[in-house]
Amino acid sequence: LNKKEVVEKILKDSLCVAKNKQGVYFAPANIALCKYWGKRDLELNLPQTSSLSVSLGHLGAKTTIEELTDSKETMDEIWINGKREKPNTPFSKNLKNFLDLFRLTKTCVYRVKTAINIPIGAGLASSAAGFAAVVGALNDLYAWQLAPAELSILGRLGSGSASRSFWSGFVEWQMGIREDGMDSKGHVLTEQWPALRVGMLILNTAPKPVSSRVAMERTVSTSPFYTAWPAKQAVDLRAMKEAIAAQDFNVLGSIAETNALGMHSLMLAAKPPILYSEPSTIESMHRIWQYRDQGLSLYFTQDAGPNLKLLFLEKEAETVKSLFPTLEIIAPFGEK
Ligand code: 2P0
Repeated sequence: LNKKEVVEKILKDSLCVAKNKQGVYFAPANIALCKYWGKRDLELNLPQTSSLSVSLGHLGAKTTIEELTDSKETMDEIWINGKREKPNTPFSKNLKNFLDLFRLTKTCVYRVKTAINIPIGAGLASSAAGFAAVVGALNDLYAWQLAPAELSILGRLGSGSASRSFWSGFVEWQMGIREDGMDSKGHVLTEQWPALRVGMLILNTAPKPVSSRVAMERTVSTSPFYTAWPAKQAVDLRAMKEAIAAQDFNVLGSIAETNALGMHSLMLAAKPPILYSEPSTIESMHRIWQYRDQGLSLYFTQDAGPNLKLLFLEKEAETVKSLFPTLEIIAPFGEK
């Protein structure tokens, strides 16, 4: 199956006729606590394993989309944070290819305006929020009235991790087993954890040298340790869901940390190796371990970039902020 066929399956009863002048949608960014790393289907972004994330509340992408009917434009107009994107950047091409899945006619062009309040391309999940917001905005524009789980499948076609950006709180992306991926979608957990905090430790916002897509492919095809990953992931995921149900923060934090380090160790063994960490990343890890030895319940996770996301509870927020003054602290379930 290709992407277009999946879109047609989902939209079989809906017409792509603009019902509203414009569509609007906000999608939160999400941070994986049990990571998605490796695809079993490169076209449909079907993962090798399930994964679990927490959404970042107000941090994310808000997209407005409209069809340009009377315009002489032949290309989509893409705006990010008030700036017009050039049509030939990798980002614009990527988005254009994605929008091609939804155009009713070849002459249909879109104006897409996205306001995004997280650094783009620095392993801070901007693509997840970005694609989810575009899908949600199309759903609004065309009044498809799709359920979040169906939007999740469409979002996945843009970027795997976007499948988890249609809910707030904890979201599991269930890998599914079907070839068409109709069972590979997000599912929100009922548990809330108001005291949970995520701290964004931004060490470098420069775009990453190796894209997640390339890094995943290389890891799966060349890392000798990749065969061990699905089993570890299944064990971690089950234990993490238990920790969430029991609100056991130290178990949650330690699984998240070893899961991230496990993912990065796969990459170190790839050929050629992939190392997203920078000296400041390693230095911060050592500091976190030192504080933990001294009794502070503080853990980290790391995605496809040098930045760390710190995990802690509200009662430690002041201490953590004094240790990492630049930290942006997010309350994924809102302030109490
Ligand atoms: C995740 N990451 O679970 C993992 C952990 C980064 C590290 O999903 O190729 O942009 O578009 O499916 O989703 C980032 O990769 O990759 C990612 P594609 P995506 O959040």
